[in-house]
Parts: sequence; C-alpha cells; structure tokens
Amino acid sequence: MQALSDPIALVTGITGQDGAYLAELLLEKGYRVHGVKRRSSSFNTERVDHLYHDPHDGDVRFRLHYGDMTDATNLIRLIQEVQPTEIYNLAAQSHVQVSFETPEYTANADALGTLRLLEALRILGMEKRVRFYQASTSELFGKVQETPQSETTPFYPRSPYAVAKLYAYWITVNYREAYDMFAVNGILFNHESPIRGETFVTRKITRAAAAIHLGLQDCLYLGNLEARRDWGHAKDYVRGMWLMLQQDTPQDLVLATGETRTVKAFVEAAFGRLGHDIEWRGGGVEEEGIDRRSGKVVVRVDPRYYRPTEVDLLLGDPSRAHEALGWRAEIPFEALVGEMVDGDLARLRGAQAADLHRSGE
Ligand code: NDP
Ligand code: GDR
Repeated sequence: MQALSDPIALVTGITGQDGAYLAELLLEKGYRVHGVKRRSSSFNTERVDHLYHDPHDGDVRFRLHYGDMTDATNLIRLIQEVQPTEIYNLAAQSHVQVSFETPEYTANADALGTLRLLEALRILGMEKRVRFYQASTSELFGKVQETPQSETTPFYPRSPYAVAKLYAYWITVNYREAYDMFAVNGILFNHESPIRGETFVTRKITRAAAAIHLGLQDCLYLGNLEARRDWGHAKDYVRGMWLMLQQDTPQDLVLATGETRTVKAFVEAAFGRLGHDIEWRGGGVEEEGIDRRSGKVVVRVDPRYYRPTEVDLLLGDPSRAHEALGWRAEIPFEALVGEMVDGDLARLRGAQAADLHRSGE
C-alpha cells in the first residue's frame, strides 16, 4: 500500500528503451509513475505493456497520458495534473541518421521540447520543488577533441540531433543557474539492451545474427564498420539517471563504461555467440547468407548507411559519476551482446512456432 507522499515521476519517452527500464526501476522503488505517450495509428506501448494495470483495479501506480514534446499546452496541463516530484525528460527523435532527414522536427522535439518542459515548470510555479533530469548524450562530444571524454571535454556536435541536444543541454544548465532549479544533464554514452530500437546498429546486428542463424535472412548490410562506441547496458544507465536526482546538489555527469569497440567488433561478438565467423565484403549483387565454401556469414558494406558527418570515436570517463554517485556500469560487454542475441533468437523462434501453429503444421 502506498502513501500519498510517495514520490511521483513524470517520464517523457516512456515507450522507448530507457523509458521502459526506468519505469520498472521507479516502480520497484515505490514511485507513482506517469508516462507521456504519443498518439500513433498502431500500438506503441509494447515495451511498457507489462507494467499496465486496469485503472478500475484500484491503486494504480503506473499511468500513461497522451502528449507530445512539440505541444506546450499539453505539457503544462500534464505537469499540473500529475504534480510530479521528479521529471525525466527522455523523449526525443533519438536517431542520429534520421536527424539528417528531419532536422527541423528533431530540433523542435529535442531542443525546444526540453525548453517547453522547463518553462512549464516555471509557468506553474513548480520550478523549486521538481527535480529535472535531461537525457543528454555523448553525441555532444562529436568530433574527437580528446579521449577519454569527460565533463570537461569541449563539445563539437556532428548532426542535427547532436546540435538539438546541445541546446537542450545548455538550456538545462541555464535554468538551473537562472532559477535555482534542481536540473541536471546525464551525459550518457551509448547503451543498449534486448529492447533497443531495431534500427540502431547493435540491435540491427543482433537481429540479423539471429535471423541469418535461423536461415531467415541472407546477408547483413552495414555502414561505417570502423566507428567506435562505448557501449553499456541500459539497465545500468537508468539507475544512474535516478541516482543523479537523489543527490544534495545538482551536477551534470558522464555515464560510460570506459571501454570502446568498433562496429566490426560488435558484429564479430554477436555472430560469434552463435558460432559463426564473418566474411567481410564490399557492396555487390550476389547475396549469400552463409558462404557455402567458407561456412562464414557474409556481411557487406552499403554506403547508404554512411552519415554526412560521422562521430568516429566515443570513449567515456565515468570516474566523476563513480565518485559522486558510487555508480559504475556493472553489466559487461559480452553479457550485453549475449542477452541481445539470445533475446532476438528467442523472439524469432517464437514467431516461427506461432506461424507453424497458425498454418496447422
Ligand atoms: P528511444 O528512441 O528508444 O525512445 C525515444 C522516446 O521518445 C520514445 O518513447 C518516443 O516515442 C518518444 N518521442 C519521440 N518523439 C517524441 C515527441 N515529439 N513527443 C513525445 N515523445 C516523443 O530512445 P532511448 O530510450 O534509447 O533514449 C532515451 C533518451 O536518451 C533520448 O532522449 C535519447 O536521445 C537519449 N540518449 C540515448 C542514448 C542511448 O544510447 N540509448 C545515449 C544518450 C542519450 P515513440 O515510442 O512513440 O516513438
Ligand atoms: P549512435 O547509434 O549514432 O551512436 O546514436 P547508432 O547505433 O545508430 O550508430 C552507431 C555507429 O554505428 C555506425 N553504423 C550504423 N548505424 C546504424 N544505425 N545502422 C547501420 O547500418 C550502421 N552501420 C554502421 C554509425 O555510423 C555510428 O557510427 C545512439 C542513439 O541512441 C542516440 O540517441 C544517442 O544519443 C547516442 O547513441 C549516444
């Protein structure tokens, strides 16, 4: 049974990867959790459906509300209605490559959306009593200035997404300083999981590994194989977000593993999990899944996936977060890749079994 004084979280982007893990964590900690979901013509709450309870069931601790980061009046009304003690702003057009196609929308949702939330708090006179977390990103570092990248590394964004997030970063800092708000940026390096969006490179790879292993896909096409990322597990990172809002003083912090690997190394780890070696090939016409002569899986480079400006190397220094929060990334790379590959294999096998069942075989 919960008391009326239970902490109340408002989470934007709750239907995304981090939103789902964070909602689970907050519910475990006794929060009431309110999430903002977008209207969509198809279901978009799959990642949080397991948390949903019928509102007629009594003490409901998890609620979803329609909303959008581009709609200020909606955000003001939601904050007024929910009366949160903490806001986690995770909503964003979060795909770097897509941001080159939709730069204005990305700026509207990711940059101005953050301003709308902060300003809503001020309009409602709630800026002193609500703690605010902004989902900032290692993409802010962009073009390599120094490694490892830390809270003092200069920013050099390399995509419309990163430029929008740069505005969001600074408007959060500005509102903290101007209005004495508890508002912080978590500068998070890449974090993945079995529920990572399917078009980010890690999930694209683990889905392909599972599909090729089962003979359902022929070949994997990727872009820049030499890009290096500091990949951790989303579960560790949402714990860091929560910790940042539980401190005595607000502080912007980097969360990272302190290890970096190429996309190529991720491919090798994912396929290696299923016992496959890789044959790397350039783009071409013939498509072969497992090369019959070598027994190796064929991975091809398709320049379509290259970005107009790339971030070549991300490697974070999480030592300040360790000092301030006692936080460190606990789930190792191999366990992350294993969990993702196993998840995709199980999902595809489940879908195959359901198909067979439907067809009566
Ligand atoms: P996802 O892309 O999985 O989730 C994004 C969420 O934002 C979804 O719930 C999406 O809704 C929602 N959203 C998008 N546009 C709008 C809008 N206009 N109004 C309301 N909601 C919207 O991202 P992640 O969970 O991976 O990341 C969470 C946040 O952290 C993002 O802000 C991202 O930029 C940032 N980040 C992520 C990192 C990572 O490695 N995962 C690293 C650093 C920062 P829908 O489901 O309907 O699309
Ligand atoms: P990123 O993630 O841009 O780091 O942003 P993504 O997985 O999209 O790309 C990582 C690297 O892989 C290279 N790459 C490919 N990427 C995709 N998506 N598809 C491909 O086929 C492919 N081939 C190679 C990319 O060029 C890039 O170098 C993620 C998002 O979650 C952001 O929201 C977040 O802010 C940052 O991580 C930290």
